[in-house]
Amino acid sequence: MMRCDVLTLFPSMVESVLGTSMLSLAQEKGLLDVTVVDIRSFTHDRHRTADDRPYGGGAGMLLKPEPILEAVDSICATCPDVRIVMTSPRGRQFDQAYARNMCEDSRRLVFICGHYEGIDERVRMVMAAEGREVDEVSIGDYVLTGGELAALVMIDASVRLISGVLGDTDSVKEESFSSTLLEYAQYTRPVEFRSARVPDVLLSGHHGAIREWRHRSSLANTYARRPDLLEKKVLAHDDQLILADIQKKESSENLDSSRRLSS
Ligand code: 6GU
Repeated sequence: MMRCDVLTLFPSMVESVLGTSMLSLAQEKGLLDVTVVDIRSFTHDRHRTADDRPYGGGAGMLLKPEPILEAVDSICATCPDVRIVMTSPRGRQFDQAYARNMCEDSRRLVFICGHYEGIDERVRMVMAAEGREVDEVSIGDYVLTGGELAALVMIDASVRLISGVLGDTDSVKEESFSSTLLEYAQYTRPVEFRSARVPDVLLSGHHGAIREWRHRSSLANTYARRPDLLEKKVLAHDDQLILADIQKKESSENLDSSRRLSS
């Protein structure tokens, strides 16, 4: 069971995704418990002000510290053992290992969704001074309008690692990044579609040959799309041979196509 709170200025944005598909199912099965907290409900003025202009000038608005810290305090009053995740484009980058780590954490995960130009620095400072674990996490090198989509990406990637969320437990083990190779090519019916056929080996029922073909396909996909992943990996001798063969075929294909172009 994963427990989280999402602190946001836009609860309906978070709720609509949580109410759909696997995330909704995970909650129905009791494997995920999410509380969406409206930061504005911790403001006390008539206008429910959650943001203000930055000292020193500059464009945009900042989230004020008081409502966010009050919201965190109200969660901690009933559940002191929390791990706080502040979404921020300047945070450390989220990846599969972080998703795994979140999914295995027994603490309540409290996501704080940044908005506008960011959050008053004292939110992080005060929480750290109180001894809370605070991570600042980004989902990639681009800027979103707010942290809601980032928090949802992180929750989605973690929840699917909880056993029982996906139907088939093998689908977690074999997929991209757990083994640092990308997935092999896959096909479903029909056998022939617009004159492109499913590779014969996949129809052969020969499980050993299928396993080999898929492994080669994984290596070829990784080499073509994410060579950086192969550079980080120590390849077994057999894999080095397969890769050399993939590279040889690729260079002869390039030669063929340049001959076709020049003729
Ligand atoms: Cl976590 N927040 C925002 N606003 N933009 C982002 C991000 C987070 N991660 C990537 N871009």
